[in-house]
Amino acid sequence: MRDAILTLLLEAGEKDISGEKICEQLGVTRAAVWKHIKALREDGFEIASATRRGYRLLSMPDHLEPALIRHAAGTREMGQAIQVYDSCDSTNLRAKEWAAQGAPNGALVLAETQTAGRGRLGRGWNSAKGQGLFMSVVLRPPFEAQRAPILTMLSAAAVSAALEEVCKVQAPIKWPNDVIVNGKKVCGILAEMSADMDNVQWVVMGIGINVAQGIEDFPEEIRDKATSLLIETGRSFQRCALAGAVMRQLEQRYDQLMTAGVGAVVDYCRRHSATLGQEVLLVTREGKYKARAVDLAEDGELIVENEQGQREKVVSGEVSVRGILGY
Ligand code: BTX
Repeated sequence: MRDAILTLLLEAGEKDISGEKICEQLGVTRAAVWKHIKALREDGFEIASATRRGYRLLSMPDHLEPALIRHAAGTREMGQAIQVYDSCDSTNLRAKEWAAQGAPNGALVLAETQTAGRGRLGRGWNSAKGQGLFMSVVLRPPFEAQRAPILTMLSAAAVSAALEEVCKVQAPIKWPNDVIVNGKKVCGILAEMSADMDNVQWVVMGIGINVAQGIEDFPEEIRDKATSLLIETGRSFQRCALAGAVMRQLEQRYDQLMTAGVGAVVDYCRRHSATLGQEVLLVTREGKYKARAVDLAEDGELIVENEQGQREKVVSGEVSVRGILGY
């Protein structure tokens, strides 16, 4: 009910919506509406009310509210089914559980904080309460497992485009899964998948975006490589608006992938790359070696040139790519 009332207030925008209309649309009593308006106010929503005119939403707190995210996204599927936790171990774990129980394509899990936020290869993800977006989307692409890595790049492209749109910052992609602002990591992406012999059953795409941390909010050992949108722009951003923009970008790019193939994603990542042209350190099972990142292949794999001038393809997931000078 809270969600439905909030949605009506958001849809009314700058106009008043009468208590009577809310009652009619939702089939509830005036007293019930009043009770929810009161609870929303207690949670920091500023709602004007005037006799005979009705209610109007004036301002919102920076809570993770499903109605705000859905409204900001304006999507068909991505970020429409939503679960929010105040605290959980990892949104990827919660989303995997939901996926196994039949969560639809685009289902989204968010948390104000994570007690066991996960990075790749057993690493952790620092999840300062209320200061970042910690979210995981369930995707159900109708294709085989070998094609799944493109979804990580697609998500990185969606985050990069959303940050450029909402925060007006350049947000290039460190192939294949980090988004960088001014040379530091503002977002990391962790994809996990369940597949059978033929097809992907689901992919859980975990996205962590640093929004409102100050530098002292990061543990000392990552201060040289981590940053937040607040640190880089000096501005605060509503996390729900940002989550909505990421969902919108994701849906647009996902639809395009399904109808027209990988071309647009690879092209976006090529044009917004923090990796191409850089000296990189490839960390493989056989050892480490230096190379220069020169291009992305048509399928999104990284093409590097080794010190002997030979070109080769790097498949994401098989190696770790590091810039020589840092992240
Ligand atoms: P990654 O392995 O590329 O990056 C993890 C590394 O990044 C850590 O070892 C640390 O050095 C650094 N790091 C840790 N926390 C942060 C941070 N907040 N900002 C910048 N750098 C950091 C990248 O893994 C994938 C991260 C995905 C996180 C999301 S959050 C929602 C979802 N749930 C979950 O458990 N993980 C994903």
